[in-house]
Amino acid sequence: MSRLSRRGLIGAGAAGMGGLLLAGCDRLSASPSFQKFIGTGEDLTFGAQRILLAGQPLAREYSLSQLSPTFKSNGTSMPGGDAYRALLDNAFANYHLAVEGLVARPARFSLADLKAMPARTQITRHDCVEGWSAIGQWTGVPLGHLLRTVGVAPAARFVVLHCADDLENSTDGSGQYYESIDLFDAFHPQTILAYAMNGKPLVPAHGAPLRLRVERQLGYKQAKYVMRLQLVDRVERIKGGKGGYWEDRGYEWYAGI
Ligand SMILES: Nc1nc2c(c(=O)[nH]1)N[C@H]1C(S)=C(S)[C@@H](COP(=O)(O)O)O[C@H]1N2
Ligand SMILES: [Mo]
Repeated sequence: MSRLSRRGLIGAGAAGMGGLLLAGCDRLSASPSFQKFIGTGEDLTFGAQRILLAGQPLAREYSLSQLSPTFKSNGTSMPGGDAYRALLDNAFANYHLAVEGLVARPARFSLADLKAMPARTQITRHDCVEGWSAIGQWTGVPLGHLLRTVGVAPAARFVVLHCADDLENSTDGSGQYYESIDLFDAFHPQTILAYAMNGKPLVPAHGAPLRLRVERQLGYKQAKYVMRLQLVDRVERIKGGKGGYWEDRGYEWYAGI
């Protein structure tokens, strides 16, 4: 491949990333290593990887001294129903996270299994559309690690997170909270399934035993009480078809901050 056609490919790739990612791309093009790469025509894989990473900027992280003294609980603060009650009464010893759908090896993980995996701790700001924010510290297993463990099938594009709470006490599951993210966000280094908050085990008000943190998106994407992950190629066939409880009721699917 000539240097010129490599450049063309890289340019097309960067343009295709869209306006949202421009800040990251600008930073990238200013870096000496990127300029050197453009100048000397290193191999395309390196360039393509750098461009993909440029589209995955990290959300800001804070220090312990910046933790909010209070962190509001929003939406469900205690899921109803006997099943959740029974899990809670037993300190979630019988809890399992099911991972299924478009994966090579469907699996169930206990809380102990998840805690034995590599962990990440991060202090981030949670922004709710209702107009409040709070800074909290979250510890959990990177979702990317879990997905590599089960093996994502080539056709998979989204991770759907099914939760234990039903906001409408529906009998058919239509009021059950759920969310979905794409694989870019799923493999983002700050996307974790958190089991601890501010250094303590997660309490029911904040999503015990397991809740999603997807730090570049708004509060309603941060699914609490996660029971099951389903890998899918499209979200149209799930519940209301818009990829989440609030999305089915008019909110945006991509809730970027
Ligand atoms: N399962 C579930 N997840 C949920 C919600 C909910 O009602 N049920 N509310 C969402 C909204 S709107 C926000 S702002 C955050 C609130 O998280 P917190 O209670 O830990 O502050 O959880 C999100 N995840
Ligand atoms: Mo929210």
